[in-house]
Amino acid sequence: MPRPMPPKVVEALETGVNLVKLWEAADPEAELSRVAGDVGALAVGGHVRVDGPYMERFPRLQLVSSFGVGYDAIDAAWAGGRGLVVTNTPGVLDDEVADTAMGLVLATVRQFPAAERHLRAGRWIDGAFPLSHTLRGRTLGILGLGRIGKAVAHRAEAFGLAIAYHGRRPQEGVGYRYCSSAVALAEACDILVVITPGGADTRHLVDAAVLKALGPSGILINVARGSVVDEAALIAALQSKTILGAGLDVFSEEPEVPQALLDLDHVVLLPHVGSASHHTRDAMGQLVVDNILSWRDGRPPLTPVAETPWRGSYGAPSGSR
Ligand code: NAP
Ligand code: 8YV
Repeated sequence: MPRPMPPKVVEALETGVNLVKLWEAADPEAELSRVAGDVGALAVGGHVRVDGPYMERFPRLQLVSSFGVGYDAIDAAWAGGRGLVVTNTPGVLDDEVADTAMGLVLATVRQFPAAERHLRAGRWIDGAFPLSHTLRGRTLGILGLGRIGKAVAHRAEAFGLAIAYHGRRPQEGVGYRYCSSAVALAEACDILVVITPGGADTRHLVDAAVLKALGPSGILINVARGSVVDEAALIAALQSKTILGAGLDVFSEEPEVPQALLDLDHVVLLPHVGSASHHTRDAMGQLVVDNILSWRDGRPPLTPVAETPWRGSYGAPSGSR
């Protein structure tokens, strides 16, 4: 374990396997060199960069068990090419992240944080908070109708919103309106919720053209990854009122947030808390542990990612990479 993880994960792994807590070493780099030859599995937080050169330092590595469903920080294609298995935590966080997305939708459209700031600053005495925009009669666009996107859609239906979506292809058995591009989706909706994976394939999928198509009454909600939205284009679109507002849980250079965003009143900003409840983080941690215990016992991984499908073994024999 290169960096600290939730205490329950640490405790379970201390019991179940020979755990190296690298961050506790006086000289983590020296400790890494000392233990690397014995390491068969890595337990990592969702934002710890695990690239090919890093994995190559562990000649016996078979498994990377990551805490989070998004694994854009891991070079899973490199791992798959060498027979390694990468696991993530899909499914157990869908409802929490979808709740966060809808919370951001409401907070941004109805301007609840700004209304609260009005009250706390003692300004209510001087006058009512201005009327807000509404969800009534609106269309919600979902960019990435996967597990979490569908949980967002389910909630949005209950709010009476019409729903449209874009992905690389239309999905069978899905009744929502399909749009063939991100621009077409932005044109078709009032509120655009971004919930695709991060990484090279989706980098800046939401660019200046998409924001222009969203238009002056449009709202952008990003709960995916900061990399999916061109942040400079977003700031420009907010400043020029090309779009109305934004609700963001993720940023390009976390935990740095551009001052230009902090300076704007018509944005709602969260510090990447989409899945951050005790309940859901415990469930994610349990999956990280269960994947490692499966590996320890020679059983198949529970949740391998697409780039490293289970092929009956945990990869090439030691030394052959
Ligand atoms: P998922 O089930 O794999 O869904 C991803 C969706 O994105 C799929 O419907 C896919 O549809 C679409 N997609 C993929 N590449 C695309 C592309 N190039 N263009 C358009 N659509 C694309 O994943 P999930 O479990 O819902 O999680 C989605 C992401 O949410 C994670 O990868 C993570 O980055 C983010 N996340 C954020 C938080 C947070 O705390 N804010 C928490 C959890 C997850 P097609 O295959 O049809 O294109
Ligand atoms: C967590 C996430 O912030 O699952 C993801 O993809 O972004 C979040 O649930 C993260 O993984 C925690 O390390």
